[in-house]
Amino acid sequence: MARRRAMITGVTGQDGSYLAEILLAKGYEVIGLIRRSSTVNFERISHIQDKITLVPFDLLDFYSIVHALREYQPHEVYNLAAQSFVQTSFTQPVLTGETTALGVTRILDAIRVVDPTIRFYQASSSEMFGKVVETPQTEKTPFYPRSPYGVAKVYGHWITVNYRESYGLHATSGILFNHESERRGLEFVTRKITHGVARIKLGLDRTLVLGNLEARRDWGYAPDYVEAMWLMLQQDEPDDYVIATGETHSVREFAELAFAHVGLDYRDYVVQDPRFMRPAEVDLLVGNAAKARARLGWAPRTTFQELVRRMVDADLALLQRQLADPRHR
Ligand code: NAP
Ligand code: F7E
Repeated sequence: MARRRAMITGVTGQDGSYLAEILLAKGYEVIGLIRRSSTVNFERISHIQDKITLVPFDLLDFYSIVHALREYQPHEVYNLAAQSFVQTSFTQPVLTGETTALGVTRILDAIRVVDPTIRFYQASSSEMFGKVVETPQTEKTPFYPRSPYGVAKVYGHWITVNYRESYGLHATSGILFNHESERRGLEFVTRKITHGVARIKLGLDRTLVLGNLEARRDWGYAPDYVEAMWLMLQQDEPDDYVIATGETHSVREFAELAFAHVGLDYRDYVVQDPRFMRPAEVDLLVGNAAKARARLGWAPRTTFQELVRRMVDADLALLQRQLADPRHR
């Protein structure tokens, strides 16, 4: 049988790098779409770079998507690219709308024109639930986004449903709750904490400056979550699925556990600064992934405690390697 081809937008990001790994392991030919930058940004994919085909494109450029689809003829497209940082969406709301919202339409319309049999995955988000109207949140919970990012993701979700219903595309929306890893960007709170803890433990910093410590999130482990994306595209029918652990923890609890893992008390180091507070906050998220469990056979494998410990240990190891490397001195 011919090798299946998968195209991943956002392959240089956290999820894109893990998804590329699992698709390669499943025997796929992987085409990673990347945007041009003046310096190469392949940190997360350098270990698999020679196994995937990297193709330039931009979510803002419709023809670059059409060209990639025509040239590489994928069977599956995973749209993971986005302006994904909620805080930035308040200061760059228009760019966030262009990429995170309209970028989805550009890909869907390119698929409709080039090859409507391509299966499509949209990276939707628990941020769409925002100021939650019920707990826990399911596929049926109404949306109430609280940031330009959340609003853009609601658009991306509904345009995916619309292309499914209008043109019969196999277009699926995965509503993923927060998922983290040692590859998480340094600006997101979990990695900011674990990297900060490692710096403090190694004597490189004395404080960690954070915003709202009471926000609660349903945090899972990214490698567990990318498996769910693939499972969704293997179903006969496209649909919407919530992917979550079903547990919720506060930023304060995350910090407490991360510091405790290296024998420190977070209260001695964490400082709060309004600079990291948001104009409108999402106070509480907790998902119910019963549908994914029943239909996809998916379940999270990593506990909250394992996630925190793994991330702290990885940051300690990373900083120790950097300290030993003269290029980082
Ligand atoms: P990430 O690490 O921030 O990666 C985002 C990716 O999008 C990067 O590869 C980035 O490229 C690319 N990108 C940004 N703007 C682009 C543009 N204009 N054209 C082409 N590519 C562009 O995000 P992630 O955590 O892996 O998340 C993956 C997707 O899932 C995102 O859509 C995110 O919104 C969504 N999501 C994430 C979570 C989560 O908890 N992680 C939960 C729900 C949904 P560069 O490397 O060049 O910047
Ligand atoms: O914030 C609070 C902050 O930036 C989590 C993205 O992947 O998940 C992510 O969005 C919470 C918020 O992630 C700091 O106010 C406190 O309540 O790590 P975050 P997020 O906004 O939940 C969703 C599902 C996505 O889809 C997004 O793409 O932590 N918080 N102090 C802080 N947050 C940050 N970043 N920095 C702080 O210092």
